[in-house]
Amino acid sequence: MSRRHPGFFPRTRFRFSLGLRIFSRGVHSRPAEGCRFLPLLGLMILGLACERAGNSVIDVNGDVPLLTTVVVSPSSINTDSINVGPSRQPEDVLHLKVAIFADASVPAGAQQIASVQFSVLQEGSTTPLATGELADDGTAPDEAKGDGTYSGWASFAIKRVEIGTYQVEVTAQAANGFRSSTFLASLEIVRGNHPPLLSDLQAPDTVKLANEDRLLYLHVRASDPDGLSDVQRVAFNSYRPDGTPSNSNPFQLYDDGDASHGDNAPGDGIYSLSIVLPSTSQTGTYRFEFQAFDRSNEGSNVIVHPITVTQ
Ligand SMILES: [Ca+2]
Ligand SMILES: [Ca+2]
Repeated sequence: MSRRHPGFFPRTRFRFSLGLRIFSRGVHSRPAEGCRFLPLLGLMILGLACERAGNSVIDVNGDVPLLTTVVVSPSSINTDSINVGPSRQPEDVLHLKVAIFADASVPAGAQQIASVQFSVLQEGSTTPLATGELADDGTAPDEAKGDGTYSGWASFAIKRVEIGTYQVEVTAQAANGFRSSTFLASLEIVRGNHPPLLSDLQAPDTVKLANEDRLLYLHVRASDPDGLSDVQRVAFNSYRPDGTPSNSNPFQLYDDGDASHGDNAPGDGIYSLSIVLPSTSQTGTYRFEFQAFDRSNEGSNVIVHPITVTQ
């Protein structure tokens, strides 16, 4: 099937073993029509025959629909790849959409498939997040009309933090009312943020005041495996020679191409700041600590840089 959906993520297939399919029948399938009103004794005697009529694997009449493959695409979603604001919060509500493809048929072909239905459930929950019907009508995401692959979109909303394995349940119903076993496919929802990285600091090691204000240019490169746009801010804290923090901490650096910030080009990942060191500054060795944060508020490595100030 992969050749038919080149635009999606790689998909995984899930198949029941014979044993699981028979086991699941009792939970998800109903007995064949006509068996429901039999007296108890009759049920005990004829139970096997009724079960056969309601099970797709051991059915010999060929009138029970069979689901052979269910595919969810994508089969995994990283909620940290979705942004709804400047920073990613655990409580952000995300609107997700996946495609479902199910191969359904009636083995003997005497009956038609009447409907193929799906539900999306959070693990441990019995309340579906989404329900709907799949169609074999050639309308997206279904690729070919009448080929036995039933397709549709499932749309639902979760909070960013609600990661885990979600279940997609699919059942097919034939025109005679017989229903297939429930086919389960998994949808993995994860948080997969990567922290940003700071490198290539450009800053002076020593500054000689000589009773004049001095302008310092600071540049540092920030990157993020999730993309440069994932870097939310780059800043430094400075500490005086006696160890006390500067009153203006933290100082933000800019990648805006603004000359007043000392930044040469916007959006190139090099964050800059120009600062004035007053002529009356305390002499000695200052400590500068640089760090970047991404949209998940995850911090990068810290670059510590000493600057020695003399008169
Ligand atoms: Ca990141
Ligand atoms: Ca820049």
